[in-house]
Amino acid sequence: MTEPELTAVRETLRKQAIETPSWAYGNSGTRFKVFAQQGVPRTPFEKVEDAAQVHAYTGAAPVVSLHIPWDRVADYAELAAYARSLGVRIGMVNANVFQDDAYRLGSVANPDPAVRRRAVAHLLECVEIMAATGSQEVKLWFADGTNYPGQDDIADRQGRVAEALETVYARLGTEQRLILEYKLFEPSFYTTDVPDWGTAYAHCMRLGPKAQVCVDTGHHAPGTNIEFIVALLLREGKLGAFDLNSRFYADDDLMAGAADPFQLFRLMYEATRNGGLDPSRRVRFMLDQCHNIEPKIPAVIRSVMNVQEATAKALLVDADALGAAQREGDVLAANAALMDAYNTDVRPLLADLRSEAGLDPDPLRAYLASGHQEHLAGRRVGGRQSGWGA
Ligand code: PSV
Ligand code: MN
Repeated sequence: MTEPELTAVRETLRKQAIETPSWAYGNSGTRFKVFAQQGVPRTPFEKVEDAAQVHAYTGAAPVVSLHIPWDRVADYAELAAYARSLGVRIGMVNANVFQDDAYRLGSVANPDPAVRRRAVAHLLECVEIMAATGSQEVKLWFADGTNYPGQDDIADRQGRVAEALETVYARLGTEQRLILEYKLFEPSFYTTDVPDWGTAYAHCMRLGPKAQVCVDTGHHAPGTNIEFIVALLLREGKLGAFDLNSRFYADDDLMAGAADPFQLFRLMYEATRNGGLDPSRRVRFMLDQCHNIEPKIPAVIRSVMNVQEATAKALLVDADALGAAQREGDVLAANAALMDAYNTDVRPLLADLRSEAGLDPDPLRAYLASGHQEHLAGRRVGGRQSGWGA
């Protein structure tokens, strides 16, 4: 790699912005058990404080995503100002139409028009929150679907989803976007109304340029080639965001890059190769994770570092060598160009960039040594800890 190329790689890494999810800082678990941790935030303001800590140590996580109603506050402008005062900003507003009793048979695809109206009203509330916080994206994921053959009409449900999306889309400002997230399975088991990228893409195409797709890495059938989906959506200008996380079995929501760092590298390679890191494309790289058994702020720091490492390796792919090998049909040389980059130890490069920025070269070690975790445990006593519900 030439010196100017290396300078460009460093510049891209310096500017990388990873969004962290407010809910990663709250208590979470499985349907079997939620293990409460000490020092967990009680309010959205405290979640923003934790996100700011991650950014203070990594320098790469300046954005925090909200989940409504978990992060409902009386004054969103105040929350956004608080975030700014701590050096971070509010990112995507994630809508939640999956926890009310009314949604037993779905939200926007529910057969009952009154329930659909209620769901759409919530989505519009999220659009307002987006405006109040300065966010530019409302992210929609629907738990809608059916559990049994014949339970509801599959095609009719698509029509209801389309109608709700059109109503939300019509409310978007010029710079605002609707990001539609798909998921193959869970909580519905027979049909899911937005199960895959194709369905999400079809809806977004019909809506227009302000609608794009979110790829959550945990939302596919085992063995799905997610990097292909990323390449295709970027090529079509329809990739809006990533929900990054790692999985062994299903939608595990474990730390990005934990189970399969090579997959994270391949995803980041397709992202970089296809312009996904170009700020003008506005692709958001969000972590969608829950830390059930590990301490939360350190886990998010580790995840951010994992994404940075995968990105650095992806940027180090020798594009000339790879292109030449591809044109010559030299399969082994092409594969080697990718593997050489993947096998590069990029930790010294990232440590160097952090030092240059006045940060500790090892953010995780520095955070753990800071005593902040113990400080939080002593300070955040009483109140109701945040979790999947608040
Ligand atoms: C659904 O499984 C999902 O990935 C959506 O993004 C939700 O908003 C999020 O999880 C909650 O963690
Ligand atoms: Mn997600």
